[in-house]
Amino acid sequence: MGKLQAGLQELNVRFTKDMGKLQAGLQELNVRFTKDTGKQQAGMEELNVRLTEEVGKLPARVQKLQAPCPGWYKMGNGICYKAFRIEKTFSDAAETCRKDGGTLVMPRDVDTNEFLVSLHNNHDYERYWIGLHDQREEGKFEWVDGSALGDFNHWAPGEPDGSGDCVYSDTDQKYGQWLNGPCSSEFHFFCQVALAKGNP
Ligand SMILES: [Ca+2]
Repeated sequence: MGKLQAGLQELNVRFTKDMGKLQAGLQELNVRFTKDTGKQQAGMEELNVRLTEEVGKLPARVQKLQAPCPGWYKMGNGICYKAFRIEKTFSDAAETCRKDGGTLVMPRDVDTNEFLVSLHNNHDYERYWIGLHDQREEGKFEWVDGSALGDFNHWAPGEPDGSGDCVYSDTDQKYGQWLNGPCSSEFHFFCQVALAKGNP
């Protein structure tokens, strides 16, 4: 019985030592785990900050995709158009469009012409220069980019009557019909600008 008791006591001592080592090991693991968790939390917080920043930029990006035209220009048929409410002579109006990177409008089809009419949103009697004229040769109308008038036109009845070399659109009473008049007259005007490269 004496030997057995001595053996049991030794086992007990070893077991206690081993338990001590095990506890120390567990404690170390716990310390490491806490550190790692701290790092992970810091990482998550950084990620969250970055995500919040990116999400904050989204509305501006979406707006740019939806409205790729310069300020106040509206897109129709892949081109940007704007109705200017100030009144200028034909050449001053053309210069204003050039400064915006474009030209006076060249409505070469009925859809574009109707879109222009829709751009002016009150119902007063108004006249808008378009980019059409016969300044080089009387009766031979051409667009401001030098191209010929082509098949589509929207002359008002009796026009062009030779009363001037520049063409304006009557946006109200005659639903966008064209008339010629003196280039020195001061009317509103429409500009067009091509979409910036890189935009969809
Ligand atoms: Ca003329």
